[in-house]
Amino acid sequence: MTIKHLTPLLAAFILSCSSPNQPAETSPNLPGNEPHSWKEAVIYQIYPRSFKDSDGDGVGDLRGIINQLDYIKSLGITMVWINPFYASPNADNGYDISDYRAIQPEFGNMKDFDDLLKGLHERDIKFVMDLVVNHSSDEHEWFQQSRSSRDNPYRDYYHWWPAEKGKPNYRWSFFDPKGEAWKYDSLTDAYYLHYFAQKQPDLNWENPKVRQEVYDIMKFWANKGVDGFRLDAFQFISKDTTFPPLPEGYEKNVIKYYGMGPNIHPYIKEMHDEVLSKYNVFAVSEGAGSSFEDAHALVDKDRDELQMAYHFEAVDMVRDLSGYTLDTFKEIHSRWDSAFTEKGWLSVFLANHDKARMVDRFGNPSPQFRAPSIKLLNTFILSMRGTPYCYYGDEIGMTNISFDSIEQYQDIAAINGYKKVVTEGGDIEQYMAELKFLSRDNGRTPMQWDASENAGFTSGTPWLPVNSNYREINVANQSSASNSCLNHFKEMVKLRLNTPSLIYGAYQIIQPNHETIYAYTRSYEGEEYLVVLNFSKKQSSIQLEGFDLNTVSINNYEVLNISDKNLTLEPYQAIIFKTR
Ligand code: TEU
Repeated sequence: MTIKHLTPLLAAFILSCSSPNQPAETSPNLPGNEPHSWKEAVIYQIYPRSFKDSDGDGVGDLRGIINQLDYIKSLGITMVWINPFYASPNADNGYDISDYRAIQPEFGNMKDFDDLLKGLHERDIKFVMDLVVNHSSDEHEWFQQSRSSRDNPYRDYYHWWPAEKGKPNYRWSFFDPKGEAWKYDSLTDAYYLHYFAQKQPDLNWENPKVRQEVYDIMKFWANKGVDGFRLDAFQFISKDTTFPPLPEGYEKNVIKYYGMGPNIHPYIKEMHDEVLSKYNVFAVSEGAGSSFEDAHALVDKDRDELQMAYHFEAVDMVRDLSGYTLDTFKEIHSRWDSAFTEKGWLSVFLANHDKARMVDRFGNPSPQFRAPSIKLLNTFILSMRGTPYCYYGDEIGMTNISFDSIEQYQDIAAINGYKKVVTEGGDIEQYMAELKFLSRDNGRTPMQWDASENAGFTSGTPWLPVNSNYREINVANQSSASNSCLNHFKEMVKLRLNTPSLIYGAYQIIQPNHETIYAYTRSYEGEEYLVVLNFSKKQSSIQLEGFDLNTVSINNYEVLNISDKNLTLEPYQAIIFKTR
């Protein structure tokens, strides 16, 4: 079976998923990581279209974020990453950039950006810029020039394949309605490459001028004072530009054939020398390659390349309607941790703008269990080793919107995926059911601020509907309720930031085969914390011989049921004990 024949959702998973399959190492869990401010950060991710609209056009904007800075500060987080707000024709909600030095008018202007950065810095919050340089928009001046003639000076800014050489070898595209990454352009009788949408042509990193343009863009924003860069789709920048036929079985290690090309490290080193080493900024790569070796090669300190990466294996374990098993959840998180005990640093997250809501995927969104399960998931993210990334709305337990008809979707991935299934005569019912559960739009609905119309997000018509549960699930309600998801989140952030063991401590799983409970310790400099999480909707017990259970650091329930070292947890109960 080739990727061509898979449903778009499954294929996207396979392409993106790096699944190193080495067994967990047995080396001692030594922290081995010297302290650093970005390791001690808690990052809050804001999807700007959906956070807060200040001018009534139904689209969130920078001014809206500025107006909520005190809320953001109140969460206790220390860094903010905002998805792209550069000028963009919006084929992929801002991930198709037409001017890297301008602000999308819907989002505001450069003065708004400067004010936002100042407001964050005044509150001691650092800012991470999303940098999308695997591709640009086809409306970027570079591409306009590039496609105009074969001898244009910008021709080699992109990957072109002259038609007289025949059809280029097949490459899969994330968002193409036919699933093809080569698009024929009659103007110059050639094909251009787009791993993502047709309106997102891939930049040619082999061209030193392209790389210089990227470094100049980075310097522009670093000079403005940004504190870090999130490098979008970064594992794809270096490709084998001879574009050979894909070998049999390539699906098992697609990143190897689609990205992590031969020059990725020289290019990152160059970026490090030109930009990263000259400013007080850090860089996180979206994607960590297809093996632990790849990931280490990106982030090990002595290589002087990037500071952090994030892998997709954990978020991608939910890839169809069957969900996930706790066994797999434990195994994946433990395996990745064990590979980074002594060197390197990763990110921890369960949600972002490319995923449906965390509580639907990993918790339990039913009214009875939504609150405890979201608190449990936040306890997990904020007690693992690696820098936690918390997605807007997850602090209040926002849930999937679950659309029924394709007309309700806004996301290019959903819409073009639908076209592909229809063209291929695939199972549309199955596709719609998967979308309802997994689509990116689920995770992009407007922030639920209060019980007023449109959840206080906009005075206009929201670009994507507000979830109908906003009268119950919103910031205003939860601010005043001491046992709310929001207050639990704040408490958990505080605990994380004040507890070096939870940041740097060695991770050790306890009773890995327990069917419903995920328990682990984090220990550092003579201290030890025990995290016990009941991932089930039933009460569950665990025998915790040898642990001092007298000091509770956080508990998402009021009850604590211990008898003779036997701890019984309520559904989705999550407790952290200070055991040493
Ligand atoms: O995503 C790139 C990417 O690799 C993801 O689609 C990934 O495969 C997936 O999340 C794995 O689960 C980035 C942005 O995050 C996404 O929003 C953009 O659409 C895409 O790049 C194109 O710029």
